[in-house]
Amino acid sequence: MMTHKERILMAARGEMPDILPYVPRFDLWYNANAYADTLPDEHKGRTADEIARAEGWALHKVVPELLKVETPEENLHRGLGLYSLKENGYWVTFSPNVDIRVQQEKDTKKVEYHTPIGMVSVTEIITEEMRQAGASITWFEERAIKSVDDYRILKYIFENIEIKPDYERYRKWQADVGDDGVAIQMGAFAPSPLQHIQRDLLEATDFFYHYNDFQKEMQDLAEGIEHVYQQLLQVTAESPAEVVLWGANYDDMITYPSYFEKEIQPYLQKASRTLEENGKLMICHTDGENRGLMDLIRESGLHIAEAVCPYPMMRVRIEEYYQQWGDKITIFGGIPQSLLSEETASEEDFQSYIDHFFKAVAPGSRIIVGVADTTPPNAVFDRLRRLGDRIQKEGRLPLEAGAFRPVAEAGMDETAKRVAPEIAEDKDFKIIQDDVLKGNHQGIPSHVREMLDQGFNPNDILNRGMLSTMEVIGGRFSTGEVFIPEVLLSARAMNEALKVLEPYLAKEKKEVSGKFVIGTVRGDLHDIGKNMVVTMLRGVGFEVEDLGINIKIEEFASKVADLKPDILGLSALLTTTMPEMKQIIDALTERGLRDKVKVMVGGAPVNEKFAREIGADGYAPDAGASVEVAKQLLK
Ligand code: B1M
Repeated sequence: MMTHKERILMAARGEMPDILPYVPRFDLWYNANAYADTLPDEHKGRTADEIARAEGWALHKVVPELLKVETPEENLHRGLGLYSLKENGYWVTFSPNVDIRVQQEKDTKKVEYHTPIGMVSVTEIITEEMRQAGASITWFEERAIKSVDDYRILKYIFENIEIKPDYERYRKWQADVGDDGVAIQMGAFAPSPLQHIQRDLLEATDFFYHYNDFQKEMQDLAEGIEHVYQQLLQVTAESPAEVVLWGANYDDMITYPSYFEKEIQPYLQKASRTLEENGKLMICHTDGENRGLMDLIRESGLHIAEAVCPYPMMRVRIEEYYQQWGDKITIFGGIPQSLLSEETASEEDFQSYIDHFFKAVAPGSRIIVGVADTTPPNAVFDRLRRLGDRIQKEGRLPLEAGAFRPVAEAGMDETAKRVAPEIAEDKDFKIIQDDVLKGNHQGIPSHVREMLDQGFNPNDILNRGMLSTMEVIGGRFSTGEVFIPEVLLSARAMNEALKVLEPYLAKEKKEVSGKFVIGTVRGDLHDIGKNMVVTMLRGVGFEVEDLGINIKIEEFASKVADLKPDILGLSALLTTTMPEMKQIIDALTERGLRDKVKVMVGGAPVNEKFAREIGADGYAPDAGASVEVAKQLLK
């Protein structure tokens, strides 16, 4: 009988273990239920590892729990994207040139880094709602880079960092995990210095602006970070670990293909080579939407792709993953977390997915079964258990579940079939159209002024020059022809032009004049998509009040009462926070406000059917469509 560790390592090397390794991640579920004292009776008082051992599952030791530390030093530098956890096997240390000052209040921690050339600060928070939701990370209220001046200060800070190995601490943890799992050493969350800036140092939307506007500053900082990355790679390559985590959270929107190819892939390949030379395997936490990155990730040198989250939560099906990666990358995950709760998957859905899974991954080499990304707080725990039981009964390798079934036509990417719209060139307004198209936010105000001076009608400038182009951009984004940066940069150009046009439009009649209040619902901290919706709506003339993230039901209701918007927009990215939307609509009804405002919902797990069921007036699948839907709602 093999141990869990042997099985996982064999699957990781492409060898055939006796049975499919089963390594469910359930930290979020555990934290939320332990906090609320709702763990199943038989597991009350146990740690998460004790539960896994009692159930006979392997321990999931890939992504460290960043809040569970022995000393505050270990996660003090989260704001710089650096950690000194036992899982790291190293300490991040600073030269005396960097004076670190910490202010800690109940839920808030502010860290200041004072240097001879200036200071940067970072503020993290964790709220009661986040604890209830089982959060394993804090949220940034303030990121390290706030203005262009911060780049050189951060470069100085990174150049004054030394990574000191501490393999003893790692070895102790490795011994605690023992044969019940593989203690994966955390090398770096961001796979490359540039990606470190995107992932850890800048607010998500700002990154796309800065990537366009401050290329030199960003490149200089990346060189400073490289000083740390070289050390990280060396320290992890020489460590006693078998597998190293190098990189996390790719997504074909955020790390869109051309960006991935330029800024991420070369470093992944380099890290993989170095680790291989030292007899180690490289694992990446690939939890995002990988549709547009399948070929690029395949050629990036990773040995294990962890948190692989297939259809129905994401667009790539499990059989496509196996077909496209299964000969060189071990797929760790494969069970989308939405299948584990009753709210998002019926018992039948769950069973039939598992039936399908066994067929789709036959003969079962290079598979480690796990939950992607993690078990949600409202999961039916028994489903995890039954999955484990089925693996015991049916997971002997090679799987005899039948031959591989090719991907059905219905499973093909819908986006690829849609046709991207064309810009209808309007010769009088071509200069404005080009500005919007290219995101020329510096040039467009003077071009608009020139056209106004020449006597062009402001409404025509808006409608024929700007709105028509922005709509095409939105459409191209929907069809996957352009990515987040293009949309954000075009919308920013629109916003700049609108500032010039505003006074003139006030005299004429604006085509779109609606008031929109929007926010991400309570317990949910995702805001990249919501910010895009905001930018697009502002771009086409809506007056938008953005309430931000983690917004309580009462706050939405009071804002509707006070601001009297035409439309209330709700965004949610977690299946566990989707029910908030219904509660907000109910709260509006209770306060007599429901018929005074239209409600529009959106976010990756939301769909038309859900929107109808909760009584929303509209649903938009993406930022481009949100403009269309909002306009419809105004009518
Ligand atoms: Co998280 N995360 N995350 N995450 N994260 C997802 C959403 C997840 C699908 C990853 C996975 O498991 N494969 C999963 C949710 C599973 C589920 O419940 N369905 C998940 C999880 C589990 C988590 C944590 C719980 C992880 C953990 O702690 N173990 C944690 C939760 C924190 C919390 O919210 N309480 C967490 C944390 C994070 C980060 C902080 C690391 C980061 C967020 C950074 C930020 O937003 N500032 C993050 C990210 C980046 C993601 C992924 C990788 C990307 C999300 C994104 O920004 N996409 C995501 C995987 C994925 O969805 N592909 C994932 C790009 C964006 C442009 O698309 O947001 O869909 P999207 O917005 C679109 C449309 O949906 C629409 O328009 C936008 C533009 O086209 N839209 C609207 C959005 N809102 C709309 C509103 C409208 C209309 C349209 O009208 C009002």
